Amino acid sequence: MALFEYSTGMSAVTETIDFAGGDPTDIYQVELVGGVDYAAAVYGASMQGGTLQDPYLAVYDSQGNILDIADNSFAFGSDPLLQFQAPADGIYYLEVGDNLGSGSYTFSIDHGGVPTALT
Ligand SMILES: [Ca+2]
Ligand SMILES: [Ca+2]
Repeated sequence: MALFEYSTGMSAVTETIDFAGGDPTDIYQVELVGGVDYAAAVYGASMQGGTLQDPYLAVYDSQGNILDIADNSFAFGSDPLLQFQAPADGIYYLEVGDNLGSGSYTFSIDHGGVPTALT
């Protein structure tokens, strides 16, 4: 597990998941504003942002309580698109994993809309 700190202005980050290498999920720390709608996405094989076959994306609050999870989406196929509203100002964690195995992906979070799909 790797911990990344998302910073404002970072539109996307490319990372890998490696089950054999002890890196089965990646966690991203984000500071969000309460009441704001956020959209986060993982671009794997379906969206041609990496090689992950079936990624998922979950959001947790600072206490580790899961708030929402996305796996597949109508727009993104096997890649998750997670749209959620932060209940309060604070630190949240976004977890990227995959149901099928290792590979690469691009992770993006934006607010107020759907992230632009990679081509
Ligand atoms: Ca990783
Ligand atoms: Ca999926």
